Amino acid sequence: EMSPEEAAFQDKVDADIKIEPRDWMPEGYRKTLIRQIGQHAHSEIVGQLPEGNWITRAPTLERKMILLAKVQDEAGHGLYLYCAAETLGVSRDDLTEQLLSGRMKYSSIFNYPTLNWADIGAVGWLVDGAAIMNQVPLQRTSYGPYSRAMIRICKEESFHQRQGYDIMMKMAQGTPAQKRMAQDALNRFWYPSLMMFGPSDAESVHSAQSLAWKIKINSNDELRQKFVDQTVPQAEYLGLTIPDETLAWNEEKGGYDFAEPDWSEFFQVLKGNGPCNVDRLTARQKAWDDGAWVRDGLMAHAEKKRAAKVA
Ligand code: FAQ
Repeated sequence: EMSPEEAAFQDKVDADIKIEPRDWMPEGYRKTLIRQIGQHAHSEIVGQLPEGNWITRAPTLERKMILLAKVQDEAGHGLYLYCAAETLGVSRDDLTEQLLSGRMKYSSIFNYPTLNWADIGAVGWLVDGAAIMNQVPLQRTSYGPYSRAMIRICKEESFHQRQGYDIMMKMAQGTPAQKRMAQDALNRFWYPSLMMFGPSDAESVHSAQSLAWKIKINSNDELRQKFVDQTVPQAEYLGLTIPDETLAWNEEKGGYDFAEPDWSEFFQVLKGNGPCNVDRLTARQKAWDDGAWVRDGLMAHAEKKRAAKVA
């Protein structure tokens, strides 16, 4: 049975009226949003690491400037999202501590290494491609601050995807060795990219409630299907092969049939056992520790000002 407040809340959601920070909301709605927005923010921040790894080794000055700008954009996305989460009554420090202690997640994709320059192309093309597929509908999510953050983020994200595809074009049309690198990057990033959309609908614990609350607009499998349908022709244009022998156009459904990723690998990565989980959290812990003097300085300054005011 829904309480009268809950029924009024659901009516607003159903009528596509945005929920704002001071509005009444069910505790579960607040908790789910903190989890999802917080994980999303952490993903943007941790997501800087695999690409940051290649800034010093970008092949030209132009590529270096573009990659630097992209990685900076991701820091900005993280900040918008932490601010959106803060409107729900959680602090950014608290979210960071939850990330570092392993109580909060970040996207599985960032636990895979970027081994060479072609990987930076594949990350932009596939990882940002998957990110946009998920984030465009989130511009219509029911929570106002999250939806407004998504509008700004999506504009930059589409530039990111294009820069990745541009790298892939250069590599795929380059020497035979460069084309082999592009194919190898696609081979390694294909299934991890499919995993970004989350477990199958049957395994997705949060989907039903999140869809009813319009925190999510589409199910995990719907978005995964759309991503495959969009990406296959892009791979064909590059002259590259999707590493899935079962991939076939299905006229009846108007989409591709494709192989599921290895879900046992996905759940292992979520448990902390992916190739780079330890490295990523070590890097974030070091950044947090190295920044302690800034936080201490700000606190000391605020304390001094407060004392001066009292006196
Ligand atoms: N990785 O019940 P569901 C980017 C967890 S894009 C890790 O289906 P939900 C841009 C899930 O949290 C990447 N964990 O969950 C960029 C839950 O565990 P919990 C970030 C995952 O929330 C590009 C459990 O599995 N984007 O950063 C993943 O309804 C390039 C059950 O799953 C977003 O976060 C996963 N892939 O649906 C930056 C978008 N999938 O918490 C740098 C917003 C699921 O109960 C470079 N988020 N889990 O312990 C969403 O849309 C949703 O949260 C989903 C998952 C669709 C990811």
